[in-house]
Amino acid sequence: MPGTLRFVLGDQLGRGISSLRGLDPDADTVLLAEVAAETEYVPHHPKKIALILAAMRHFSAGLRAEGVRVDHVRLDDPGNSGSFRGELLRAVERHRPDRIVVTFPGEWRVWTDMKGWEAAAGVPVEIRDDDRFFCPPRRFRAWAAGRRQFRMEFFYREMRRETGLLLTPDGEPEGGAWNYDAENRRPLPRGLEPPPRFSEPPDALTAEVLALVRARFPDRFGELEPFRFAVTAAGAEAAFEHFVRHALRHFGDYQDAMAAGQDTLFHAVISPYLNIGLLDPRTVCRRVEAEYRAGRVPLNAAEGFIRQILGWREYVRGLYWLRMPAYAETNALGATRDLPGFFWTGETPMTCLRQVIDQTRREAYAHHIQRLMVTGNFALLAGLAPRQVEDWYLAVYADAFEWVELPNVHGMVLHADGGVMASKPYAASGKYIDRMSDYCGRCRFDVRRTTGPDACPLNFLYWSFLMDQRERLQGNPRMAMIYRTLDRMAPATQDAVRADAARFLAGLGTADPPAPSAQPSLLEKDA
Ligand code: FAD
Ligand code: DLZ
Repeated sequence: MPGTLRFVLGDQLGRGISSLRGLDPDADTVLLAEVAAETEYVPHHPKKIALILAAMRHFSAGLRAEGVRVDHVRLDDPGNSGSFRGELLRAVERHRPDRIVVTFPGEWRVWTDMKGWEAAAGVPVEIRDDDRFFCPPRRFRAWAAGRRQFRMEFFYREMRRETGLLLTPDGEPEGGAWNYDAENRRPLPRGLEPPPRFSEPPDALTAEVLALVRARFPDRFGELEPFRFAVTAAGAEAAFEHFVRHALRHFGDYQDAMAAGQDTLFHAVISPYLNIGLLDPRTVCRRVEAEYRAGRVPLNAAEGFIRQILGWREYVRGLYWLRMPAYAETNALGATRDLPGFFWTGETPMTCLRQVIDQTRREAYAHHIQRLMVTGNFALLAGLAPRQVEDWYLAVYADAFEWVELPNVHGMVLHADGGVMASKPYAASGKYIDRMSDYCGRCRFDVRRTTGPDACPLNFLYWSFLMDQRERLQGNPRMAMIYRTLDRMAPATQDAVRADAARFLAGLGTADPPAPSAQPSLLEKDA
């Protein structure tokens, strides 16, 4: 009896995914396909590939244990066509289904292809909503309609009202304010030790994947091992519980802090799990709210955490589906410089960049402020070409899928969307990094100097960026004060700033191909 072929993509690994609803174990087949095209559209970090393939294999194993018929195509299976479409067509030949069911994908590129699957397969394809999010794209479109400017804060308040998260019985925000952002900016004090990082040892199924990835992607940027990620829903829940128990209470205070040799501080490290379906954003937010209501964590921690997921994560997804594909094409600041080679090697004398790139290479992880204010700020100030920066972020982080990466990089970091995502560029001099981290004390450059051979490059790049972008940014009311400060700068200093920035930028190498992954840790230099 022909049944339904249910195609589950590698970032849809939740048992509740819409494509599996109504599954008939006696008639249906679930298809998962490890395909070369998905491992190669950017040079993904080996840990990211291993996480996704291992999670796919564990997901298949879980379904089989339930008695579901699973057709799992492995990356090295003979005959693997290497693409979603190719594997779907081969599976249609094998199973002769009377219909195909899939869940809406996470990336425009896949969506464009998916629209042609029905015609190619000659079988009806039902594309179901991806309802793992609080705000469906059509709901975001309704929110955005008629607004001249989109701001996360207003969207977030509506989401709070709709979900009831952190509201009083009268529908007011807990504590009287919607947002405790100002209480999320403390640098790490001496003596406060972050908890050890959660780690799940690889089992036999994961070890097989690690061997495959090691053999197949030997030259990618990034270290495959130690591999610490959880690869099942149960493992991801354990990782989240570890965060709730050991880190959440400090999450609010030190959300923006950075410290040398501290990769995760009080962050949750759950974005890969949320993004591939091992964790559910609703469960996670409710759990954190319950910790606050039980008096175990302060409001700035619970609100700060929930804002990231209910606010930022939903907001960037809404923008992505509202504005694609044109969104990716804009370049509002006219940035064209090639990505410097050190993004792939970490070999730069700037300690902040070296720390973050090294950590990224080891763990496929950096927390938000590292991505925004270190690598991101540098990319903005140096005028790096948006597409090259985006491809780097999409490749190197285990949580990177275009729906979430692109608005963060193109909009929040590079301001390439001209202000759709955020009202002003997050440009900053070295002072910001000095305030929020201990990186500058370990750097060969002097963060107190603006010009000269020892000056922190972020200082002269910052002022030179403001000079170069004056026509585009000066009219922005949120930039008025900084332009007044620039105008008070002595002409000779302005000239020196320009000269130092030009010299520095001319000395940046261009992007080399991804470097071999087996390099000694660059952090040894910073110890
Ligand atoms: P925590 O700091 O513990 O925060 C909890 C959760 O909030 C995260 O797991 C994440 O799901 C969500 N979150 C926080 N900030 C954002 C945000 N700005 N956008 C969306 N979700 C957010 N996040 C990704 O999931 N994938 C990406 O590819 C990605 N690329 C980014 C690129 C840049 C330049 C910047 C500035 C941010 C990017 N982010 C991305 C957002 C954020 O940096 C990561 O979600 C976060 O660092 C993940 O670590 P965590 O789980 O420890 O997060
Ligand atoms: C990122 C990724 C990788 C590396 N490999 C696979 C794969 O082999 N099979 C698969 O189904 N998905 C993979 N993915 C995730 C997809 O790229 C993701 O599902 C699409 O980008 C849609 O968001």
